[in-house]
Amino acid sequence: MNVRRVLAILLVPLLVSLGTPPAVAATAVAFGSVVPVPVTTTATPGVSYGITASTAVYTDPAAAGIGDRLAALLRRSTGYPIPVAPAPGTGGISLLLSGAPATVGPEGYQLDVTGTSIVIRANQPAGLSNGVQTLHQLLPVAADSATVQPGPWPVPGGHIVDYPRYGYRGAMLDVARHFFPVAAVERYIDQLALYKINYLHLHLSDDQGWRIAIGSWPNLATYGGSTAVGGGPGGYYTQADYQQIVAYAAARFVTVVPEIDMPGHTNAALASYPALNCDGVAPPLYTGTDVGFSSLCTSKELTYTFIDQVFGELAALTPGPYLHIGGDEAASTQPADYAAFVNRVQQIVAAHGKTVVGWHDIVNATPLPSTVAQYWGTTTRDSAVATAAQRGTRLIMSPASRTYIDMKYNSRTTLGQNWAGYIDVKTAYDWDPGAYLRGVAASSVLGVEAPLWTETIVTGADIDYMAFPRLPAVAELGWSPQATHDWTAFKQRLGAQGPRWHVMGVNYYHSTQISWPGGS
Ligand code: NGO
Repeated sequence: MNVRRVLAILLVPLLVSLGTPPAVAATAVAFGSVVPVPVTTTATPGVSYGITASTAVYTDPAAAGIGDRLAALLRRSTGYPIPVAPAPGTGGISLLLSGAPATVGPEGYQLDVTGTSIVIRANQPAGLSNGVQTLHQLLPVAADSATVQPGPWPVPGGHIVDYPRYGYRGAMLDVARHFFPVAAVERYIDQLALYKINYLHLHLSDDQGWRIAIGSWPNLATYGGSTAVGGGPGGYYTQADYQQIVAYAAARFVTVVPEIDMPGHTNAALASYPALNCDGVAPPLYTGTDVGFSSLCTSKELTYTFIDQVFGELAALTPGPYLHIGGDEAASTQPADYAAFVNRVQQIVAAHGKTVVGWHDIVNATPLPSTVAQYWGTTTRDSAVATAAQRGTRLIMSPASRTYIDMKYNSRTTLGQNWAGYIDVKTAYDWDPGAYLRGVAASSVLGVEAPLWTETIVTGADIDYMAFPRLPAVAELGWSPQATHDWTAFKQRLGAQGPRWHVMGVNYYHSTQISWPGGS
């Protein structure tokens, strides 16, 4: 590490904290500092590409939006014009849908940085987008500044071939316990995309709030969405808001998975419509944090009309393949009623052309062959889940003791809960999703997801604090080959992200397990 880089790393936090125009580290980052670690990385020592006032972005026409976003990022911090033009072009940065190895598949890419050009090649736009996220992490940290910086703008030379281990790399945000406005969700989507997470699961309903407007059942949002944990005004997304989130995510190759939790976790719905209750009496709105006390009335036909209409509207607003039906902690529903209910709901979702995802409790019903179960247990043994997997049910791995980023980091951190234990970043990283559950074959695992429940999470800064640095750890499990798994190497690369988060204004937890450049 040269003296200039050391000085820059030491001075960045100081200069940024002083406020006035932060001259942040415009030095080359190490080629090997990308998270998730790419499949193969070959640095070219001594070579770098310098972004200058004459750099242009050349894109395949089908990837113009990706080029536009890259150029916008570069313009903001460099102040250069960075025009975007159709490929081919000479020099500059090219985004090409040709010439990538077939082995990188639909989401992978090849990146070449030489002294005269940067070329990203992919088979599909999603791959180009992932390549651009890697390039983003190879830009000097100053590129993430919201104001123009002096530069220079070196990108380290080398060659990367990269593609994901899993097709499903998810993060969940619980907007029911506390509501988060569209802008906060969009900010999270940008953070997910930077770490190549490609699914955003939105937990849209729970006992404390219903957060999506449903035209045929308007009280769900206007009344059921009117509060939150601890009281307060709550809130909900109009259908236009939801479509905005879906479109913003799609432009970043993130697919939204909406969840309407049922038959439990339904107090907000039951409070909104007396007729949904078996006794016809609506309970009051609920602002506590107990679970397991509410249930839709599984014996009423109206319940299934309701579900059909809600999922019908949601399916029409959701281009992605999945609808999440919850299904967790239905402690107030008799087991036989629960199984019959889940089986019927699966048919309703299928009739709307979507694939069911449910918390793994749904294996107590009869999963359809296409149904996906999301494992959220705290142990590495679950015989019912293993049996379902052996019968063909695919799994998303969200073990609570590893991926629940609503857990506290340790006994000294105050935000979050601890029922599944403390989860510092090593615990979040150091497990193998493909070999975690006894009796579950690696081939049953569709991917991983980090859920962020929000009983104690209120602000965007709270989201940052819980997600960073653990979200990138789970992202790496979802993307990088198991053969690259190495805590010592990972914590170096993760630490190198700290200065970037600082410049981005991400309120990350300075885990003592990581040596943060420039100190914590
Ligand atoms: C559980 C519960 C949620 C809580 C969360 C808190 C599942 C699937 N159901 O996870 O309602 O919010 O824990 O950690």
